[in-house]
Amino acid sequence: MEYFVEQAPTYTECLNKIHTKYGKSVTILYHKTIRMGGLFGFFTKEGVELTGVVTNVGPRNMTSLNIPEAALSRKASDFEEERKKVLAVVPTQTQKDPTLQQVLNEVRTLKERIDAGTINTVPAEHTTIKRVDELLILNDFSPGFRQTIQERIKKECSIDMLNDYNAVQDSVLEWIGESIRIYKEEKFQQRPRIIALIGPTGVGKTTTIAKLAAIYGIGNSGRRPINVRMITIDAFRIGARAQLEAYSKIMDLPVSFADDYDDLKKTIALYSEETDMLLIDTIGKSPRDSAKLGEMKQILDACGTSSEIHLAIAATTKADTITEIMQQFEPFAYRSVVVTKLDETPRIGNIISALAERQKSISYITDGQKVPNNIQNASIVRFLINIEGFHVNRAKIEARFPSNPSDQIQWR
Ligand SMILES: Nc1nc2c(ncn2[C@@H]2O[C@H](COP(=O)(O)OP(=O)(O)OP(=O)(O)O)[C@@H](O)[C@H]2O)c(=O)[nH]1
Ligand SMILES: [Mg+2]
Repeated sequence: MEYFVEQAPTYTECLNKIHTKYGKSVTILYHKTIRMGGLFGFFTKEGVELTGVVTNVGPRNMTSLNIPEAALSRKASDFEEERKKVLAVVPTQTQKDPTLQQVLNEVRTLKERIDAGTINTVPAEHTTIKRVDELLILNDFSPGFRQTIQERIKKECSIDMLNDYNAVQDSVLEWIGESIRIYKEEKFQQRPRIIALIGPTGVGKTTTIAKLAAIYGIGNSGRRPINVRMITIDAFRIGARAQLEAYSKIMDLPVSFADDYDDLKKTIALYSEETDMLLIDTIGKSPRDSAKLGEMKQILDACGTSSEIHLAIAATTKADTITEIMQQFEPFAYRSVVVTKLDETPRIGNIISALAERQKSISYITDGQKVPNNIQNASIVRFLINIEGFHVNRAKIEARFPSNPSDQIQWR
């Protein structure tokens, strides 16, 4: 008598398979629902496993289940006894084999984790995930940001979607966009509005102050010019004073100099009546020099709590360094970040990652040395179109992240 164990997706298919292989004279002894196919228990489908005996073959064929010799001498018609035997053998095989039992336990644990949502069923090595990650690396996104994107792909993209690379990259671009926060100016601002720029040396603070002074003080995109005054607390450094004085002359906009807390407080008080906006330029500080940072914080306290302090960071800075800078300047309670020198790098993943990780918004971006042309309000679209290697559907991105044109500053 020959025993068989066959598997197929459905009962009928399994039976057909058995009939083709062993003929019609078979008796099914045991049937169970199983998981078929897949890798390590993943991506399996439900199927049927049938165990039975062929009733018209001789003992010579009986090898498949390793039935003891004694069984060979039994009558072929004694099906009930054979059935009990197979039923007893099949389940206990797994119980007796510790390796098999261990594998089953592991699969069970994995299945429980999948059901609980703590593990994902999409393999990390899927080519779409790899391709997206390569693009994120190319754009200097931080390992943490890349991991978040990978996890989101695994969680939100079905296998079908993963096979459609363009659909996944569209989603990833959208998620990157969602991670960018744009600074929202308060609707009702105190007068004068006080904006101060802090940041490391040479990032473009003074240039940005001059750009803002021109945009608001000379007028832009049909905006009525407002009364602007620049104040620098960088009065002693050789060249620093001359730099802002030169801008002041060219643009015909006033500038003042203050060198300590009292001086700054007095200057602000002196011009508060006649001024709509005070733009305060500060001395560039190494983020590692905490004593100097403390001194400057003490001077800037003269601006009051309703002043808007913005941290200037060059887009060319590495993600780790950006994080360090943001941390060191944290005591200033800066409201937002100005990203400068965007023209000097095609890669902006560093800045997007660092800001997303610390949940900081971006207020302005500058993209060149020209005063006042090279400054704009930060916009998500402007960042996304800068990302390398992604196919950007601009119309879709603009519809998804609309910006209010009346808020936009731009040189005429
Ligand atoms: N390419 C490029 N250069 C810029 C940009 N903004 C400023 N710069 C240049 O960067 C250099 C330093 O600019 P500053 O405005 O003096 O920088 P700062 O932060 O005031 O420097 P310190 O006062 O010394 O800390 C100058 O040569 C600027 O022309 C920008 O958006 N793009
Ligand atoms: Mg300066």
